[in-house]
Amino acid sequence: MDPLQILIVNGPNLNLLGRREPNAYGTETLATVEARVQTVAAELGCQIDFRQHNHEGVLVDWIQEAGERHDGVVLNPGALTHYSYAIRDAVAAIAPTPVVEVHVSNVHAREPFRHDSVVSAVAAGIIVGWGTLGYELALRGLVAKLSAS
Ligand code: CA2
Repeated sequence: MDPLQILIVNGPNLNLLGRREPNAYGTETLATVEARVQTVAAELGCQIDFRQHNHEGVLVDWIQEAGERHDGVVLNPGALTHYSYAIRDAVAAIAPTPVVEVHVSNVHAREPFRHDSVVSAVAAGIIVGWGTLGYELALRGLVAKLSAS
């Protein structure tokens, strides 16, 4: 069987991970997160494509592309989580390709505007507040779900 193809998408400002606001987001850079998730992917026998972009439209293009080329998506939409109907529509449009929404911080313990996600209702699952470990947890969950189906 061909290895599962998983797209991992990071939205605006996540390129700053580990460089600013360590109290909210920890000290690990996105490059370190990618390296760690690559190790987990090798263990699970799947292939990951790990990306970050600051522009909403590029993220929409990537999510649409995942509907054609990938088996599942791990998505941290950054602040777009809270208001982007374009991201939500893209996630809904690629059903039944599962999308797991990840947030490094516990958004529910932060400012009220972070408590709402317009994406969660169309996500296959949500992982919030586990720091950068959340990416690994999402990947493991996605692979377990896809392997069972
Ligand atoms: O907790 C998360 O993963 C977030 O998606 C991160 C977003 C934030 O807008 C969401 O409410 C929750 C922000 C990413 C910004 O990342 C930075 C990292 C370091 C320094 C500054 C921003």
